[in-house]
Amino acid sequence: MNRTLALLAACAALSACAKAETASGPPPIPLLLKDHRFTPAEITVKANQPFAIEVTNADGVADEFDSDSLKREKVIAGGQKGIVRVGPLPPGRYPFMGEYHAKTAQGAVVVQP
Ligand SMILES: [Cu+2]
Repeated sequence: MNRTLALLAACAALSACAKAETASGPPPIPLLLKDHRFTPAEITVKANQPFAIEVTNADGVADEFDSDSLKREKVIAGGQKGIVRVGPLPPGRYPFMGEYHAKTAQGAVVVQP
């Protein structure tokens, strides 16, 4: 392989990597729903950066990740996972709940400046 070809191959590999990273973004923040409670109950993120929450519903029944302030709703069946993409957001506190078990399933995203 001559020099130009080697350079082209390297560029192609690099741009493929860059694209994959853009598509997936930073790794999702894990959030566990178990016994109708969220762990952690508070998720802290930086302002003005999009992020994703991976909700694992370890309960045997469905619940709905629901947040008026985040403008997100996602039903997650029992024993299943769901990704909720959020942001970028200004600093503040954004409560969420498991709407089907809202008495106990309460949490918040805290966005720090
Ligand atoms: Cu709802």
